[in-house]
Amino acid sequence: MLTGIVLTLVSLWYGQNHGLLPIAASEEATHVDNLFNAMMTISTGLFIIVEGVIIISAIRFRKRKDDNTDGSPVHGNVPLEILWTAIPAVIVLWISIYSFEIYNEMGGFDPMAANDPHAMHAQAKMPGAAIAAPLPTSEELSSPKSNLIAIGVGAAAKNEGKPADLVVNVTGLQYAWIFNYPDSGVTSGELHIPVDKDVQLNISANDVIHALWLPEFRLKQDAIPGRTTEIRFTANRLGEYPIRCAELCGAYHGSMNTQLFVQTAEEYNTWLQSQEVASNSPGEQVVAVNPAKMSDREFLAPYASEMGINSEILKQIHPTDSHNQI
Ligand SMILES: [Cu+2]
Repeated sequence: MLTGIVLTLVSLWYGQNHGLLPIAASEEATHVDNLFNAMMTISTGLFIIVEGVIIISAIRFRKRKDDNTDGSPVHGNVPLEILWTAIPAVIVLWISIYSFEIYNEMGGFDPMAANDPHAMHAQAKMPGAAIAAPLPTSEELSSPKSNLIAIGVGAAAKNEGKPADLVVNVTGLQYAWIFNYPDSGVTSGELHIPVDKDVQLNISANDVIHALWLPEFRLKQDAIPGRTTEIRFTANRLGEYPIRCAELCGAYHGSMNTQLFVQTAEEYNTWLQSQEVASNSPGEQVVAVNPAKMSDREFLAPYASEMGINSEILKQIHPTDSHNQI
C-alpha cells in the first residue's frame, strides 16, 4: 500500500518535472505537453515497477552458496496474464483517445477547411469516406489550389471558420527557408510574427521534401514540392526561437536553420515597415549583368575603385603603356 502511494507520487512528480521539453511558446504546445507529461507519468510508474521487480528478484532469488537444486517449476498463471494484458491495453487505448482529442483540438484533422473549402475534397475529411465521394474532375486536379488530402495543423477549435490574423507563405529550398508576407509583399529569411495572434503558415518546397520544425511550438510539418501544407498556431510568449529543417534534404541539411521572432504588435509593425522600405527602395535593387559582355574597363572598374586605384596610379605603374584602358 505504502509502496503504491510512493510510486504514484514519484511518477506524478517526475511526469511534471522531467525537464525534457524546451520552453512552450504556443497555445498548441500546452496541449502537446499535457499529453507528453501524462505519458511520462505512466512510463515512470512502469519503469519503477519493472526495474524494481527485477532488482528485488535478483537479490531475493539469487543462487545461494552450495545450493545446486532446481528452481521451482512455474508454468504460467492465467489470472496474472489476463491482468498484465488488460492493464496495458486500457492504458494504450486511453492514450490513443487522449492524443486523438488533442490533435483534434489543435486542428489536425481538418486543416485548410476553415479558410479554403475548395482546397480539400470531402473524401479527405474522413478516412473511409472515399468510396462515396465523387472523383475530382480534371479541372480540379490541374488547379494548383486543389489538394486531395489536406495536410498539416489547421485552425484550433476556437478559430474554426475564421480566417487567420496573419498569413505567411513559407518556402523550403536547399538550404534555406523563405518567408513571404502576401499582404505586404515582404520577403524575409526570418519569420516575425505578432504575439497572441492566430498565424497561418502555408508551406511548400521548391526542390525536395523539407520539414518545418518549430520545437518551442511543438509543431512540425513537411514541406512538399508541388503542394501546400499548413500549420496554424498562436504564439503566446515573446522571444526568439529556432526554426529547423527536420527532414534530411541534402548535404547541408544541418545548416537549414533560421529564427522565429515572436514580437509585440508594435515591434512587429516596425519590423514589417522597415522590410517594406528595404524592398521598395530602388537603391537596393540587384541587377544581374553578364561579365562576358563587358569591356575590361567596365569589368574592373568596381574593383579598382574599391582598392583606391585611379588612372593616375595605373599610369605610374605602367609608364610605357600609353593605351592603358583603366
Ligand atoms: Cu531541408
